Amino acid sequence: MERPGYLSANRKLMVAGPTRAGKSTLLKALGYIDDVNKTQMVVHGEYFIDTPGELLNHLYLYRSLLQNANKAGLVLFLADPTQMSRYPPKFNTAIHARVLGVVTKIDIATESMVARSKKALEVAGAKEVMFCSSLTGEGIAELREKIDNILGGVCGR
Ligand SMILES: Nc1nc2c(ncn2[C@@H]2O[C@H](COP(=O)(O)OP(=O)(O)O)[C@@H](O)[C@H]2O)c(=O)[nH]1
Ligand SMILES: [Mg+2]
Repeated sequence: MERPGYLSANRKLMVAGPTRAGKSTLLKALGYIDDVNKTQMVVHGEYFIDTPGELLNHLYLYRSLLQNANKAGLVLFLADPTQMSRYPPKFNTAIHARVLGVVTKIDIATESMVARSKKALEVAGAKEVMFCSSLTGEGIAELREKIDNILGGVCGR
């Protein structure tokens, strides 16, 4: 489908989260990218922004994450239940775009691990948290629908 360029301004989906949280794999599961490579730098697609976990892992790189977030219409805060997620409290207040929390890897996590991740995302400022597995596909359809609702169905898939 033809999509005028201006429509993609502030319509991008950005993924943020610690290294190996599953950001790129989720973009693939959602149909934004075809291949998952180790994300070495911020990747701007026409409809998405993929980020390396390092931007969140190091305080001095937050600025870069935030600058990129301002080019997005929706930022997903990812948390991997199998590792500790270290988001600054109320990180959402520094971001103009809407924020949605996503707990990934529910196929390999226990309920209490998932609950801990949800809590971490709420502390980070995600008012709503969704749950999915990019490997089994569980929760992906619901997440995709949510994203399409927020971004107005402009997603380039
Ligand atoms: N079991 C499971 N593994 C996942 C899931 N999503 C990602 N992974 C794995 O987690 C690792 C890191 O994924 P990647 O997308 O590169 O993480 P990124 O650094 O956040 O972009 C890879 O080995 C993925 O296959 C998931 O939903 N379930
Ligand atoms: Mg990546």
